[in-house]
Amino acid sequence: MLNVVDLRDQVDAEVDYSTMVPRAPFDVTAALDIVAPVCQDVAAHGVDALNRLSEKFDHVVPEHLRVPAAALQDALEALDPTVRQAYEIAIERRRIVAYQELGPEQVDVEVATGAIISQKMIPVNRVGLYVPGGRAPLASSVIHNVVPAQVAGVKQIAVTSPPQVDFGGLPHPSILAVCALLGIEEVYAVGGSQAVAMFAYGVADLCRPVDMICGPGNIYVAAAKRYVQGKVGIDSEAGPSEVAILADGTAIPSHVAADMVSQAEHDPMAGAVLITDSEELARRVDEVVATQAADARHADRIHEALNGKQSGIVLVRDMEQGLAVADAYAAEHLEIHTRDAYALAQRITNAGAIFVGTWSPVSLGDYLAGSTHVLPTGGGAKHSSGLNVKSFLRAVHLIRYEQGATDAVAKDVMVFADSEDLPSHGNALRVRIEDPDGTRS
Ligand code: HSO
Ligand code: ZN
Repeated sequence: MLNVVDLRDQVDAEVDYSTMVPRAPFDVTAALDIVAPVCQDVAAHGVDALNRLSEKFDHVVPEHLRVPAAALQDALEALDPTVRQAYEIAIERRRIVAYQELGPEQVDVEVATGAIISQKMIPVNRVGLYVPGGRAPLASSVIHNVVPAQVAGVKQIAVTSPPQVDFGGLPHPSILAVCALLGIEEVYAVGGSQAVAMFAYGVADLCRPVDMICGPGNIYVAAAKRYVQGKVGIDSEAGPSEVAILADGTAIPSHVAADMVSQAEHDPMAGAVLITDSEELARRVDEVVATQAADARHADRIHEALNGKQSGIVLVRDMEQGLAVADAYAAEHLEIHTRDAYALAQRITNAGAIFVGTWSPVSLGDYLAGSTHVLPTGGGAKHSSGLNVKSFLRAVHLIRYEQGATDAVAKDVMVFADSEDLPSHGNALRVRIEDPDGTRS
């Protein structure tokens, strides 16, 4: 039996739905104390620390911390052709959408005669991508991170993933194969918070520091990203994955149930929440979820996730209240299975990605819909976007004022500066007005 939260008697204006919808706690702060010494160890002892930490956490000392080119090629050659085809569709569709995200390289605006402000989009120079290797080797994450970075124009992309005992101390072969497919040559067999530290600080004779670290991972990886943030940029601190499904009586119970179960498959902490105004749908989904979960390969973690306090069914009066609840929850993934699903989708203001109608399940987006699967979790959708081409671009203003244009507003700058009691700022203009050629002093 899924948990049930009945919000039908609540008055929208009087309550904070974000605290009433089931959600997993995710305390990155607590993990900071554990990752800090690991990061410092890597910064101080480089390769020695990486080998020691690999033995401790991954139970293997990799023969090669840097994956040899031949191993990448071998993994690609060994790839099952049907899997390769699926990877290629995913790459192609994500790339098509990424080119749309790119936008113009430079936009110029003449704010007054002779006064031009340009916004130039400059790609980050060097990016490090972390790919988890534990419960599921997420080959799709390589695609969903690397493709937008490449389309943005990032010149150096390095990938790291934990060494696997079963694969001779190399990362999982599917990850190596996707790297080869995408033309990534710099790949490391390093996992966990030590990999984040390697990217942030660099490791002598192995890896140069990066400018930005992206990619999913467990709570230690998230904590390590927080620890090194500032020294480098990070994409986000990914928490447990979650789906909210907004559904009315027209929804197909087996489809809704399958998407809750697929979400739960990620992790015992994963969240699956059905928000509905139909008691009948709630009852049917509860039944079908139980059967599907029992038959699933990863039944144990699915049960744990679905019965945890981060999952359940939320009953609402109608779709108006449903929208308010969904907006307050700000799901990483929001599915809408209702009449006029697209019209409701247009009214949502907080969601990482919105999957419209029964034929647009999250699993499609996880792999090859063309959308990004790197999405803000834990309510982060209230302020952040999913990873996209712009995540790898910096908007840099170019300021080009001709003399006359600067003369025209010099007094205003001086007055403004005086009003802030920063007269030397104003003086930078006065000097120019009084001594335009610099010949007087
Ligand atoms: N649902 C995950 C992405 C993923 N699912 C990868 C399967 N593989 C986070 O959006
Ligand atoms: Zn998924």
